[in-house]
Amino acid sequence: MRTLTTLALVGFAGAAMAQPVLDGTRDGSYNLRSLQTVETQFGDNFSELNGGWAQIHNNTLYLVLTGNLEGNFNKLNVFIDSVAGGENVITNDVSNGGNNPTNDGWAGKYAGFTFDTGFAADHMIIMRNGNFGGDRFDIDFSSVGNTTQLETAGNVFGGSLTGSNSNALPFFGIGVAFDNSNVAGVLGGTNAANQAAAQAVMTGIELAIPLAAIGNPTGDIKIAAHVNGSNHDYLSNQSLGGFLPPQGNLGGDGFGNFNGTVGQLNMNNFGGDQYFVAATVPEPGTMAALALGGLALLRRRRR
Ligand SMILES: [Ca+2]
Ligand SMILES: [Ca+2]
Ligand SMILES: [Ca+2]
Repeated sequence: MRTLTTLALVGFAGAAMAQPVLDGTRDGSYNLRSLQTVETQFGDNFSELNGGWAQIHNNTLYLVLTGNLEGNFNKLNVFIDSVAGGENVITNDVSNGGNNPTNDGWAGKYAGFTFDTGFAADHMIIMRNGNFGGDRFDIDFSSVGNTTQLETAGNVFGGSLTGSNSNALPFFGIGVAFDNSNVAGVLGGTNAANQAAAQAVMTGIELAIPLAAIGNPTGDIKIAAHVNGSNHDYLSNQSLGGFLPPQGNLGGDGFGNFNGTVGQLNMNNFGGDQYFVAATVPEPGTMAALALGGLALLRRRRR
């Protein structure tokens, strides 16, 4: 009985946990959801994804991708599968016969790209930084498979490559922070990553995404995160979920060669899942039942 009661209490404590501080450092409340499997071929401590950490707090998905993003406008693309439907195979933008928004030219370069079976993107977030008329960090949020949602913002850290902005995309209420100070984690190369080193990294990109922005999902929220080149047309070997080692940069053809598109790549042809479950939102009924069960246990213990 004591064990059950303790579990119930832990459950309540988890729900009431303090709000994560959006600063690009993962708080202790984050759950580890994905660890890098291969070394980076996009520059050790320049562009690397060490781990995917997540939690839900106040109907907001908090996601930390630990590592670095080079300030040369390389893209960190975070695809989100949160609701039924979406695109398992990315289509072009609406101006070119597809279903996607035209922002940042991403859909044209991804047209034909196939995620692993079991992942169909509904939304995506693009992040990039560099110096163009001053240091800047830009972020786009869009729907995938339709053009109903789009918000873009430039220079969200006010003249800096790094920083924090809890209201970077005010219409959807999406916040972002970036701490690029990691100098450890995975090494450069194509071999198996040191996963203990990857797990130890505390800093990187942190996102706060209101569940309302991604369809108020119930069930699994899946993430596929890619580091891509500055034109969305050269996929690195840094993905979460990760690739099976050894794995070099995919480029456009899967073998590191540039061909102007990533649309020929099919993640089913690469072992493992190049996506991960970040969080699972219980059905409202399940939540109520759990809460009632917890209360019953608490009452029983007090008597
Ligand atoms: Ca979906
Ligand atoms: Ca590193
Ligand atoms: Ca795969």
